[in-house]
Amino acid sequence: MSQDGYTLTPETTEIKPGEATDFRFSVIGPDGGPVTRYQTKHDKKLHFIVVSRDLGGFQHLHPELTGDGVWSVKLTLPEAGAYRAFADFAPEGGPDLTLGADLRAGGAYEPGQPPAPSRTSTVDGYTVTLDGDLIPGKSSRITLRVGRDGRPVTDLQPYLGAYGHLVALRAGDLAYLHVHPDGEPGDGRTQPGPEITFYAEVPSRGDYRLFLDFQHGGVVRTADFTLHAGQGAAPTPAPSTGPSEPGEHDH
Ligand SMILES: [Cu+2]
Repeated sequence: MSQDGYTLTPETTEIKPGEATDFRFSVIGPDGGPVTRYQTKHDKKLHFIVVSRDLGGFQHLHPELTGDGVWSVKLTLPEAGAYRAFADFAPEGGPDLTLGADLRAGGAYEPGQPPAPSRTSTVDGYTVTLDGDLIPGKSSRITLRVGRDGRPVTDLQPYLGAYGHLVALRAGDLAYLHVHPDGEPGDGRTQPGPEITFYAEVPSRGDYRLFLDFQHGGVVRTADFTLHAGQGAAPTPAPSTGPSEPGEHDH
């Protein structure tokens, strides 16, 4: 929740399950006051990710900055349980940061296990398949292929400056990984599907959950995957070109 003098500060961490809540938070900076100026990254000043602790549920939201450095977002935690929220942002003149906070939705619940390894995800009639392996300590090329009714989707729409947006979290401690899209709309080489390519670097062996946001027909949908990183995974060939935005992170 704190890094480099910046602290994520929610107004509350107790949320009633199943009800839309005006969730508010600020980022307290090194000077002790709330940060009011942010850099725009991937079309937004702040990206807000909420997952259930068992990594089943996933939400990617874009809060609004109100006065006095307070962020506001309509948030629904669907059922009782433990959740983790991540704010991914860069203060003006400051570092790229991802700060987390634990949220609780009160009531009885059964703690779940992260979903079993899977390279195929279906959502609203779309099927997304994942190619590539996560190699600990190395930049790993991951390709996602989007299809619908058995046909490749070739008219994906840009979302947050890319044809897809990938978030990766380590099962166990929910470490948040930085993922770089390979190419962007309008660069003359990146096609609007069916394939979307990313570079991900995972720090260790273990299971990772990957969440892909993609936009088609004006609707953003999320496909989810579970990958095991480590022994048994084939090495990834070195890419001919590097990530499109070296040094900058995706979320
Ligand atoms: Cu975002």
